[in-house]
Amino acid sequence: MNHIDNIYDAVLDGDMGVIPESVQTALNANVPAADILKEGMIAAMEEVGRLFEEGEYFVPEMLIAARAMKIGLDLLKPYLIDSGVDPVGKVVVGTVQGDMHDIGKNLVSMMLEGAGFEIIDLGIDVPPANFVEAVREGVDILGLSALLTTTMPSIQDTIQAIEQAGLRDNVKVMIGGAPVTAEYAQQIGADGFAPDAGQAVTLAKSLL
Ligand code: B1M
Repeated sequence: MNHIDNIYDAVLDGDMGVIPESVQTALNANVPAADILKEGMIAAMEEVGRLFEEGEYFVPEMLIAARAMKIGLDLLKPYLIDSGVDPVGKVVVGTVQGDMHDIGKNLVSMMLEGAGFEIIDLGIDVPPANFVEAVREGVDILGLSALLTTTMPSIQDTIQAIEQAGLRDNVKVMIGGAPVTAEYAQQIGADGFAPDAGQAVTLAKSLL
């Protein structure tokens, strides 16, 4: 089995004992970090989602797969981030109210940090009022993530709360997450949508 397959299997099985060694072995063998991430970890998470939909995996399996992926991501972080870049802008990120998914949001934060942005991460299940407070303190971009169709309306609620606070002209709003689309972004008055972490960086730069 090749290095990527080992990582894919470790995430799929939620094997937290195996993941550090399999990621390190792949890095030592000069497998690019971007390939480990995309073909190993993200591909495995997509399969986890498919198995959940089919009723073969349940929430505990999703959870341990997510934990394994987080351990792997921590190891990859130094390889995905260039250090010593001057901050090009300040971004507040968070997963919207009602939503506990944070792997995509963490990945977006990591890539933005690597591109020189300063990141303030408000975490998961963030109420609109907390985003409003962060924007009030002065940031360039607000990044909202949602992974559930049922929490997508919380993105709109957050944008409306920022409008009601009279702060909408002070900040650019970018949104993303598996169910989110460019059409939805336009419909609810966000400034942009990115389908993945790489494109989130391009978008953030274009918004400044
Ligand atoms: Co959940 N879950 N989950 N889950 N989970 C999904 C999202 C689901 C699609 C699975 C499925 O049915 N196939 C489904 C949602 C269905 C829907 O709404 N249409 C689902 C469900 C139903 C649920 C629960 C309701 C299950 C239950 O309890 N019955 C529950 C909800 C809890 C809650 O949030 N209130 C739940 C719980 C969980 C766990 C906690 C167990 C765990 C999350 C752990 C964690 O995040 N710490 C979990 C997981 C792991 C998943 C799947 C399997 C994987 C998500 C993931 O991390 N993907 C997911 C299935 C899937 O997505 N295929 C699923 C990898 C990650 C790198 O991708 O997050 O898409 P992603 O991020 C990408 C892009 O979307 C984009 O860039 C990222 C990197 O490329 N992006 C942005 C994300 N945010 C962005 C922000 C931006 C720009 C781009 O700008 C700011």
